[in-house]
Amino acid sequence: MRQRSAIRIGLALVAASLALSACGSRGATTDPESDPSSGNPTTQQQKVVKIGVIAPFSGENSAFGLGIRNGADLAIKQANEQNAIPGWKIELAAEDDEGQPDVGKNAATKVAGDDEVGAVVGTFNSGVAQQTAPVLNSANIAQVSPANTNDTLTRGNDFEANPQRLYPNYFRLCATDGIQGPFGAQYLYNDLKITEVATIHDKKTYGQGIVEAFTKEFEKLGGTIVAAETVDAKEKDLGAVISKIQSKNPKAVYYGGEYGQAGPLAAQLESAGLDVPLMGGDGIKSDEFIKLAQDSASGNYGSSVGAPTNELPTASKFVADYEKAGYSEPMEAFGAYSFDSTNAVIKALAVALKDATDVKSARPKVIEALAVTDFEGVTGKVGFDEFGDPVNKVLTMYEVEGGKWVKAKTEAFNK
Ligand code: ABU
Repeated sequence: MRQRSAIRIGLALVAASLALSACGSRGATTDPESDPSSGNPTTQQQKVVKIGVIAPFSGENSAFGLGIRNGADLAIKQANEQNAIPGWKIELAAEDDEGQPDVGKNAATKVAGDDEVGAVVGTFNSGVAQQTAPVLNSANIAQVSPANTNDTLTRGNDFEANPQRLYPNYFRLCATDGIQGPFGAQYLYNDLKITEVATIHDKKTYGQGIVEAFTKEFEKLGGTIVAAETVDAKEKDLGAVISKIQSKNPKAVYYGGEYGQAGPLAAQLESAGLDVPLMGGDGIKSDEFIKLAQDSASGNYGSSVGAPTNELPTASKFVADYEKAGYSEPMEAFGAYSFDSTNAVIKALAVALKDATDVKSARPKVIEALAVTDFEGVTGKVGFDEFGDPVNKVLTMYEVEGGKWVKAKTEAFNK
């Protein structure tokens, strides 16, 4: 008996010592090529740094969120293969925000409580970012969004007259609605020669903001907003709002919101006999819009961020790698922007973790490094201005033709 106890104690001690060594460097690996120039023995202990990804992976607008997650995942896998942060293995910490601000806030709180998280990529929804950015800011965690377009996130409520950066930790790579709304207005007024438009928005941060920006520009151009309506974001029976605008005889409808509602809206506009183009911003430019609008999809318009990914020479390797990786969901409009956002984070982590012993204490340096980001990404130049907005601002207008989004016009902006 005594001998078996001694063996048990010995085994327990060995197990405890293995567990202790694993605590300091979870995922420790032996990498014979990790430091070929050092002349040292070739064993390197890899510590873990996590990149949080907060986006909608479920719910009716999850197509964008899943493309964001996959773009980040691909960047992380490639960075690990290339040993982009020597001594550190990067892990993806994905949190589903369901497109809901309160769920996003909880996700940010969870991520902020994980000492191994060095930065966050996301969110998709501007209204969710309004909740995540302050939580992450309190924990000195950088947030880089590939998709939030509401102007207030970077420049505050008085973003035109008196811009004030709200959160030093918050950055984004996409052009804002202060550009996207007018881009839509100019396309309708100047290119399509439409002068009377009805607007509808879903009362969410993004939907309301883009309609306000559209309206201001459309009226400045000389157009008339014949009706300005709102709907609850989850409403799918849109007959009441369609009746209200139909009596005003608009020649187009500009919608602020996402494809989950825009698809049914397009279908119901046509079946109500209001056979005019529907236009929206990057919230509707998804293949899911076409599926939801069914036979009514053609002839509608959506603007989106950047140039078409498939046409960008800088994105051809990314497109091939994404396909080869075998993700079950398409990259959608923000996959390439997520890939670039994640690479911006990885480069900043490489700077911040160079002489760091732990992730948490390096977080402020990640924010500092992001502020001076400067590299050529798959979507173009990647860098941020003093507000955390992108230096590269490109938008494309698309029209649905033959069951596909077809590019109508791409434009770069300096403002
Ligand atoms: N920018 C697309 C819709 C997401 C958002 O900004 O809320």
